[in-house]
Amino acid sequence: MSDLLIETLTCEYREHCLGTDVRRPRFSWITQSARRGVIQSAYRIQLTAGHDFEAPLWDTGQVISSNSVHIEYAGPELQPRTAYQFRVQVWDNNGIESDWSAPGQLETALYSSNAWQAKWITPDTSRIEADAHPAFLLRREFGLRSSSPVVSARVYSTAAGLYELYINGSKVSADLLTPGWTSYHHRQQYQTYDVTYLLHQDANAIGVMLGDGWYRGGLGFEGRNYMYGENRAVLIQLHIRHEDGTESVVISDADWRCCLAPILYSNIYHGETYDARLEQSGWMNPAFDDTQWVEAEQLDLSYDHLVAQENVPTRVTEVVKPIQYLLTPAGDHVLDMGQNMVGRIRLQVKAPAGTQIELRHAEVLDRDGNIYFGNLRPARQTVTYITKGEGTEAYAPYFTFQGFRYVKVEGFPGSEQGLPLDAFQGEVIHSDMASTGDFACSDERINQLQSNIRWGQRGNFVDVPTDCPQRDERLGWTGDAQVFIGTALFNYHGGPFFTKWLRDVKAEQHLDGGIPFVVPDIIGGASSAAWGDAAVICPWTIYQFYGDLRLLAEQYDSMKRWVDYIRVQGDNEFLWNTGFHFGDWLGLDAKENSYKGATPEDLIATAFYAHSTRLVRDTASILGNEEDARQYGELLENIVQSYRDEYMTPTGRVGVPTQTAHVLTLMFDLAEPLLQQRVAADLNDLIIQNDYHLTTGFVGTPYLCFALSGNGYHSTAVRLLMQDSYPGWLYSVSKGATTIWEHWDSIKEDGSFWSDDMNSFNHYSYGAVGEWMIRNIAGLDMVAPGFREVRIEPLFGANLLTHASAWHQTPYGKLESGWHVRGKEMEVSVSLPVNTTGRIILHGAKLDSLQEGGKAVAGREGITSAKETSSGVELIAGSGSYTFIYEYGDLFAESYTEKTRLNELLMDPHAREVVERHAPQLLTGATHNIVRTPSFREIRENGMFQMSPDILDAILEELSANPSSKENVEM
Ligand code: RAM
Repeated sequence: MSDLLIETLTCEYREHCLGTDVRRPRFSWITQSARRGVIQSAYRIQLTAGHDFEAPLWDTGQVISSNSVHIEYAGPELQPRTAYQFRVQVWDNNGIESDWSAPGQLETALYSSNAWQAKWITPDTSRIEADAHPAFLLRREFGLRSSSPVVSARVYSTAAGLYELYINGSKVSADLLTPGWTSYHHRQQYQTYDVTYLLHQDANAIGVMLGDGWYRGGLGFEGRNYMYGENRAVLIQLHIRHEDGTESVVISDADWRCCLAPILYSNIYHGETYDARLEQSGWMNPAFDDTQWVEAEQLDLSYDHLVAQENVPTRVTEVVKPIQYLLTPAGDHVLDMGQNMVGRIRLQVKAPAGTQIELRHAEVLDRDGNIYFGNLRPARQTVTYITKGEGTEAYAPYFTFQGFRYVKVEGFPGSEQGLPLDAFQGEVIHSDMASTGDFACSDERINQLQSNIRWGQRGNFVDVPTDCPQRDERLGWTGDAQVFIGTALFNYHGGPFFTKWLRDVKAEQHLDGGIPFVVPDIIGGASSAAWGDAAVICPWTIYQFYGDLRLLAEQYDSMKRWVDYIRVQGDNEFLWNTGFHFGDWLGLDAKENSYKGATPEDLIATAFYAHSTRLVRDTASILGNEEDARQYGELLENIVQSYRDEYMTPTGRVGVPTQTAHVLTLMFDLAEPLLQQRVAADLNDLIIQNDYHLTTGFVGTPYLCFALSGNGYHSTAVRLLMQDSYPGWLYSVSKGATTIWEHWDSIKEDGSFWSDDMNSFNHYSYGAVGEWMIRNIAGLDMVAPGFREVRIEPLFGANLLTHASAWHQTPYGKLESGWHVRGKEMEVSVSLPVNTTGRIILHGAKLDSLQEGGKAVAGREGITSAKETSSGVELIAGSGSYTFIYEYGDLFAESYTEKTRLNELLMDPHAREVVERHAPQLLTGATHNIVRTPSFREIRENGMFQMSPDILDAILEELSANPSSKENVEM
């Protein structure tokens, strides 16, 4: 077997891509090798529609290329409803050839709305109240047209509402809450299921349970019904292929029969009521007597907006057992799940028919120890089960989910003696994204914070990125998504999740380019700075994490339209100082009775205007649209200048003395570079004056630690992170939080609550600090999109931690970085996947005493360069695992980052003069992006930001000749 192994093969992010409408799917693979420094030199892909690769439909032949991510299919047009197999072979820089990979699976879906033969059908509702919200059953039986064995059977299905599909008594998949939530007016997903093994040769039955869900049920603050339509409906098309080549189709049409389901009521916020006495056993099997049922009706709904499933499905991903039973002072029987979770309770019960068991879900107990429902607002989160009285019954709700740690149980038999814990299980429900990263360190409280961040993501990624999962909201708030996306993508794979959501963002963009507050948009309203910017920041971040150029190109127009929208607001095209904004939402410097922090809305709006314009400019340049890049570059310069004129003094004082104003000025490179250190020092002072406490809200918090660490104040950032008194990240941890709270003091010191009104205990926004923990404390960072080039630069900071580590599953494989201090000795371990290179920066190291794998670094396999800098040692390494050990010198070198280096370089009058001459744009703050600040070397090597390599070479040459700045420039 070859030393080069293709480990994972994916198509459109999925290992088994069943049912896609993508015409030119993209292939990616991860390669393993025991050697170091392995780079792919060539690849070959084959795709076949047959069982073997004898006569492939597409064969790339050997392509000399190091690309292994998102290689686009370029063969003959793929056909709908067709199964393909593909495989990959690679060669590396050592001339080693891999074996062919195991075949990957790709199957196309319907491709076109014309392919639907099925009819939308709706159950007969004449016998129920017009405003009732029960679920329905729909069914039909069918025989097979041919006696030849079935070789494949696929269902394509969706619903206006939520549905579960059954064939011959079995649910066709583990997916929940299908078809998921999209901007239904514009786009609706349909699912593809392989049901080959569920069909019988003789009689068959297909059945659907259909509830209201997001489509028809009460949604939003006022709980308005019928957001998308009054009638629930399903659409089902089953294609059966036989060995003899014949094919038949079973469709939903007016021949289907329907009746009420045992679900008397269901609603996303309020819960479900299920009367098991109404179950009709065998309804999903053939030979069931449905003469009492009535005919379904055909409904005239569109097919044009149907798209094959884009997101990963929602599923049960974990089962949590209750940790204790509580009899509260108020006399309630309460289960404690030990974790604030999102999903549902599955209960088991043996009781006489008609016993009514009610579960009311809540997130916290109040200070007296009673279960607290106040923060749920009108959301009832109540599940009621009525027993049928036959043996042990099991039930979990179908078309709803709850956010909870505690469950008040009423009516459970024998509860006077307490609740039997083993009768209840918490099923955790969310979009089934792969876990792709984690962070750990020597402080258990920070580890709990990291756990809270991950649980916050799980609970709020139920098909749409939501603000919270419990009260009458659970909406796709654009601001929250934008704030958290970087952290989210480190922890879980969010490619398909955000691809789907961003298409909805684009679909719901207003005609004038404005972006709704929430997507899918069910509340209307104008556009707010830092919320609407999600339209730009999210596609850009996806591109950074996955190198997904296609999505970036797809969203580019929408990104531009957002910036163009801002430009025409008010009468100064370079400032955004008009309109409604959420401001620094929930900032602690807010005036009394206001949710908006003290930082002026127009400062925030203009800062984000600059940021989005910069990202649009960089996107234009990446997409090769030079004219746009030039125009948006010019616009950016004007915005930055206007920001300086309006909000900064010529000597670098930020006009508004809030933490958030300083943070944005630093993060978005708005200050004149020479003045940036002053802004950073002022921010640091503001924090020290506040005794190492933050005052920032939704806008400032996510960037706060980045702004400090990136400008020489990493120790301050670490101290902020470790702050366990209010307000600080560890305050909620000290209060026993298991998810991230909406407010820094959702529960106050005295145990009282912030308010009933707006107090979620599962709100991920402040969890955005997770990204900084990974990038800065563990030092695991991307340089080139998709982590093809990485930078490993752990910052040790403030002597408060003795070890930290993080891993992330990149498109190339697993990337790891960790450090451990033992006395005067530092150990840093790094793992880089095949086909990537890393710049490893070891602060406080000296070249002559640095060891890797117990030997001097010079000449170690995989390390291609090593040199000492003023802050430590800098290495370039290829793939492989490395362990560095050194006696560290000055740990204050810790705070000496890329950005300080660049700024210091510009402090040197000569250097500044040279740069000004060759590349004045560097001095307008127009060259940095939020993700990172490129060094001169990287700019030169990657040709980033429209900087001609010649100019940079000229700068570097001139600067290298000048001894005063030599040390800084040599990279
Ligand atoms: C609240 C939401 C959300 C926030 C908006 C402005 O209702 O919970 O987190 O983005 O307000």
